[in-house]
Amino acid sequence: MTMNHNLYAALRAAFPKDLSAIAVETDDGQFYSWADLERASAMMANLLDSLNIPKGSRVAVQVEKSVEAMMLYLATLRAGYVFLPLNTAYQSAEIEYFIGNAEPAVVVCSSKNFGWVSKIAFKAGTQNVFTLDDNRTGSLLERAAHCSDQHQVVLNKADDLAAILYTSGTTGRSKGAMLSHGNMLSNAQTLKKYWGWKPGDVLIHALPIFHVHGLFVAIHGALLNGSKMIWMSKFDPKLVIAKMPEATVFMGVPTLYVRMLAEPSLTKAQASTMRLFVAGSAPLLLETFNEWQDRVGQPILERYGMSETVMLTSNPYAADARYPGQTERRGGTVGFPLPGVSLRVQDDEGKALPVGEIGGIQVKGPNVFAGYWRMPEKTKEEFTADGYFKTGDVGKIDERGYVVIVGRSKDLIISGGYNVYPAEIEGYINDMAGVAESALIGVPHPDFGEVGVAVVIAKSGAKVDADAVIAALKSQLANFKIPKKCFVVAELPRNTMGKVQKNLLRDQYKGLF
Ligand code: MLC
Ligand code: AMP
Repeated sequence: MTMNHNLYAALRAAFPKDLSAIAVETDDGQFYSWADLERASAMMANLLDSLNIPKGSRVAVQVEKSVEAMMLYLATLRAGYVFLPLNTAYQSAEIEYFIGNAEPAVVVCSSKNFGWVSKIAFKAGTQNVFTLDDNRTGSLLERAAHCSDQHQVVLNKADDLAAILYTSGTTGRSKGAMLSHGNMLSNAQTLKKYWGWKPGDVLIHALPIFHVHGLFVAIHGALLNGSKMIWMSKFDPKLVIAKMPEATVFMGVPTLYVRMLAEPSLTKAQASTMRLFVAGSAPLLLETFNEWQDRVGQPILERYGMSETVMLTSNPYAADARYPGQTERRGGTVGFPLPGVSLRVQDDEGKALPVGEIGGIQVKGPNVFAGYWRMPEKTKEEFTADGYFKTGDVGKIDERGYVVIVGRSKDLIISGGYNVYPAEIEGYINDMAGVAESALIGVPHPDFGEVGVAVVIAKSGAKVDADAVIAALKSQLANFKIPKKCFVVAELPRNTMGKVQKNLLRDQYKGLF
């Protein structure tokens, strides 16, 4: 018999025997059983099939977080199409680029955005635009309601494409990282073992579902373990803490931990049923790690990943004979390469570096993506001749084998777990009237970890108003990309080659917040 590598097939096989049990409980009082997940995803899969689109067609989705949006993801997987999640903060120019580049056969958006999104989609040749809202309404559900709730999961090979995640663009535009069924399933299976998922686990899901952390790590983790999710439409520190006694696992970006630590209700007793707190997507400050350990009585487990690779490294869950030497979670580190992941540190000349020396982090493994959508040249640039992916992160492996990330060679700001590419924002600022040049730098921020600050110089004789720069950006870009401050200055520091020295600017503005 041919083995089916379809990711949904594997998740479905892990559903509990009793399909009437609760799979998801939401913050607006809804309960979904495992049978609901199976049936609703079947109906949506049948709807997609009825559109007569080829297998491998992209289904682009920009909707508010809802269980139905997760079902649409499952439907896309089970029917053999490719899921393309989009941040709800993206505005028209951003959406126009993604739709133009990915050429989706189906676009699903919120009904409040239907006017402008459908215009972009139809112009790009997409014939099917549906709406889906976070209150269980929209044309997608209306149409799916007429479809059968029986659907045969399609047969997929491990390297068949399952999702495209748009990322980076350190120079130029965003690239679509192509992840296969095999990339995601192998990673989910590895994490299931490494993080000790067990019967009875309950996950508090409070992350957005358009990025790797909330969509893949959290959802695959729970489903592959047949675990119930306590589903929150938006992160609210008080609510997460209030729900802890009903749960065992939580995943968040560092900002979520910082915000929970500001709540007096966070105590050891309140968290006593919780067995695992996972952090990632951005550096977790040692200070936050220590404070959490003191207040909650257990260390946060920090792991490291990327859109191109899903999860790469992790601190250990507990001492385990299968992973000798991997016993303790160490703050300030991202732990060990996950089983099956090869990780090495190289210098700029491609020489492997010994323990303790800092260089570029490169990785290889079944989790590493196939390449960037329709960008073979970019893909080639990011892989070494022997098949390692260059992460763009800079770090070292310490004497005990822990990976420590010390910085990034890519010009990237990570703000509250969202990536901001300075080149993109600078491009918009440089196009504004009167602007000669600009530099966007990341500076430390107590809540978001890091935020963008714009430093702008005006053309000679022109006047540029800092507030006007911010206001103009707000009308064009996703809100998290907007610099938190803008300074108009006489000149930017440069090296002898004339290149702006961002490190000096970062130093100058590091105390701003
Ligand atoms: C919101 N704002 C931000 C921001 N989020 N500013 C900078 N960085 C952010 N991340 C700003 C908005 O622009 C707005 O400003 C104001 O804050 C209020 O917006 P909000 O939407 O109400 O904010 P809030 O709900 O508080 O959101 C904060 C947050 C959210 C931390 C909950 O950012 C979040 O969910 N982050 C998680 C991101 C994530 O899932 N990353 C995983 C990537 S996967 P104004 O001025 O308009 O009012 C990945 C791989 C891996 O990286 O390893 O996991
Ligand atoms: P993305 O492209 O959104 O998937 O972001 C991936 C990037 O997030 C990585 O290349 C890292 O720079 C960063 N990242 C993820 N996890 C961590 C972590 N635990 N510590 C530091 N940086 C991280």
